[in-house]
Amino acid sequence: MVTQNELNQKGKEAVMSFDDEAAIEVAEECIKADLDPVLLIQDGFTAGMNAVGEQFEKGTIFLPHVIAASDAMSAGVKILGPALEKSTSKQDAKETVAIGTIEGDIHSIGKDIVATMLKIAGFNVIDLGRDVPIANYVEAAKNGAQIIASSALMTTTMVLQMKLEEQLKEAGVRNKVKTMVGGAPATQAWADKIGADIYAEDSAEAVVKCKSILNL
Ligand code: B12
Repeated sequence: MVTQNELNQKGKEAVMSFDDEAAIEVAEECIKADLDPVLLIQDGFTAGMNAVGEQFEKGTIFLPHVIAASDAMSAGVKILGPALEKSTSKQDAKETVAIGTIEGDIHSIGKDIVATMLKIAGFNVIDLGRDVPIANYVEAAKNGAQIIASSALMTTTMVLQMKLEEQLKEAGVRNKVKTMVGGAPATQAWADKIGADIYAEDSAEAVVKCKSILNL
C-alpha cells in the first residue's frame, strides 16, 4: 500500500514532468488508498509547482512548461474535489467571501485552492475569477460579501491590493467588510502596511483566520 509520503512524491513528480495523466492517476490513487488530499495538494502538487517556478527563474525551463505544469496540477486538484469535501468537517457558516486574482494578474491556481478550501469549510464563496477589475471587488462588497479576498502573484500587481483598500474606502464600504490578501509576494508586513485585515500564507491559514475574524 502506498504511503502518504510516497504519494506526495509522485504528485510532485507528475507536476514537474508536466504530466496531466500522471497527476490524475495520483489523485485517484489518493482517493482509493484513503490518504489525505490536502497533504497531496500541499506537499505534492504545490511542491512540484514551486520546483517548476525555481527552474523557470533559473531559465532552465520556459513559459510553455510552466503552463503545462499548472495544467497537470489543476487536473489533479479537480479529481480531488469530492475527496476534499469529505476530508474536512463541513460547517454551516453562511458568511460570504468574494475572492479573485487582482487586476493585471492571471495566476489562478493558488486562488482556486483557497476558494475550494473556504467552500469546504462552509463559506459561501463568490469566485470573481482572475484579472479582476477593482470595481468588481467593490461591487461584491456593496452586495453584502463579508470578506473581500484578493490574490496577487507578482510584485507588479500586488500594489493593486493597496488600490483596492483605497477604492473600498472611497465607495464608503471599507468599514462594512474585512479584507484578506495573499499570494506569494504578499506578507503580514504588506497587509499591515496597506491596512488589510487578514494575511494568510496558505489555504489552511486562510480558513482559520476567516473563521476567527468573523467569530465563527
Ligand atoms: C504557474 C505560474 C504561471 C502560470 C499560471 C497558470 C495559472 N492558471 O495560474 C502562467 C504560465 C500562466 C504564468 C504566467 C506568467 N507568470 Co507566472 N508563475 C507561475 C509559478 C511558476 C507558480 C505559481 C503557482 O501557481 N504556484 C502554486 C500555488 C498553489 O501557489 P500560490 O499561487 O503561491 O498560492 C498559495 C499561497 O500563495 C496562498 N494564496 C494564493 N492566493 C491567495 C489569496 C488569498 C486571499 C490568500 C489568503 C492566500 C493566497 O495560498 C495558496 C495555496 O497555498 C510562479 C512561481 C512561484 N514559485 O510562485 C510564477 C511567477 C508568479 N510568474 C511570474 C511571471 C513574471 C509571469 C508572467 C509575467 C510571465 C511572462 N513573461 O509572461 C506571466 C504573467 C501574466 C499575467 N499577467 O499574470 C513571476 C512573477 C515575478 C514577479 N514580478 O513577482 C513568478 C514569481 C516566476 C518568476 N520568478 O519569474 N505563470
